Amino acid sequence: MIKSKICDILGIRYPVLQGGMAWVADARLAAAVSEAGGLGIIAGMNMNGEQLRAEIRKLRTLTDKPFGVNVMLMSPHAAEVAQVVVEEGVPVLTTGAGNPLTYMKKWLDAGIKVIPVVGSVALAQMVAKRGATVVVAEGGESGGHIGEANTMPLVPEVVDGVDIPVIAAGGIADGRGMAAAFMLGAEGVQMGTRFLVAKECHIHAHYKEKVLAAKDTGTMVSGRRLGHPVRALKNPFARAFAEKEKDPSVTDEELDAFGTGALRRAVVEGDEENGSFLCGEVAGLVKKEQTCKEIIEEIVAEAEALLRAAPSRCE
Ligand code: TUI
Repeated sequence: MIKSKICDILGIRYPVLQGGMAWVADARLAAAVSEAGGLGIIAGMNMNGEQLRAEIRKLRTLTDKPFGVNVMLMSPHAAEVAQVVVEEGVPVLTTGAGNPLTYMKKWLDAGIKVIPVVGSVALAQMVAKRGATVVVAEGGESGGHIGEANTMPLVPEVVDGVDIPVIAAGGIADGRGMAAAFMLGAEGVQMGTRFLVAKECHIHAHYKEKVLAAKDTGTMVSGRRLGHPVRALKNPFARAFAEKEKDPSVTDEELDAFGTGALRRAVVEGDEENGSFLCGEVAGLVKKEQTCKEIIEEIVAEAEALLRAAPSRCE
């Protein structure tokens, strides 16, 4: 068995977290991951407080295992969501796309384990100083909103920079990635893209087909001009966004408006022309639809075999 402090801290069997993917990570996916021994996470992103409350209560009808909620700090509902997670006694929170310090004390005082997702050493240190339980170091190979650093250097830099356990994210989709993350000093992994094609992930069939078909160069990053770079599968929408971004006659407001609703169009409608199919670079390694249990057990078994074999690399 892979040994990790993360399992003891979070009360889970395997040190595998499912990313809090906006519009994707609902109670059904999160419950399946938690039932399989990982940490399932409901995305707070696309919900207001009452919608999230209903989703948390739904998850609790599906599993009694630990789970988390992701608070997307750029969401217009962030403050409301930040309060609902306290009222509902959510055991674990992850945060993304911003600085969670405004809410940290309130969450920690409520006994919630707080796991900020960070893209830099500076933010990791800031949240660690303010009591974060664990930190996820997420590299730019990830799908969705990304920072400037990539996983291979970021993870050991964050490990060296803080005294709390670090979970690696970005570019991990199999046991090789998981074993590598442990070699970099991580105590666990968070994966999004591999769970996009889980049987319990209820996104449009077109989304899954596109992830399964994607190759190594199948994703691109756009949105830098608006201050939030986003990685998504290459398609007409992503290319059109990138073109508009370069065009000085397009205002920031127009660009922002062009992006509004695009993730929903991908996840709910499967609109291959006008949807934004957020996805990590690692899609090229994701080849089949499986249950969350199969995904987690396969990855952990592969990683364990690799870590056990590691001594044979040295004389
Ligand atoms: O949050 C994510 N990934 C996301 S959020 C999201 S929803 C969205 N959709 C369209 C445009 C924008 C957002 C889709 N994917 N990952 C965690 C993460 N957070 N990665 C990097 C960061 C990050 C970046 C900058 C955290 C903080 C930060 O700045 C901190 C500061 O000081 O403000």
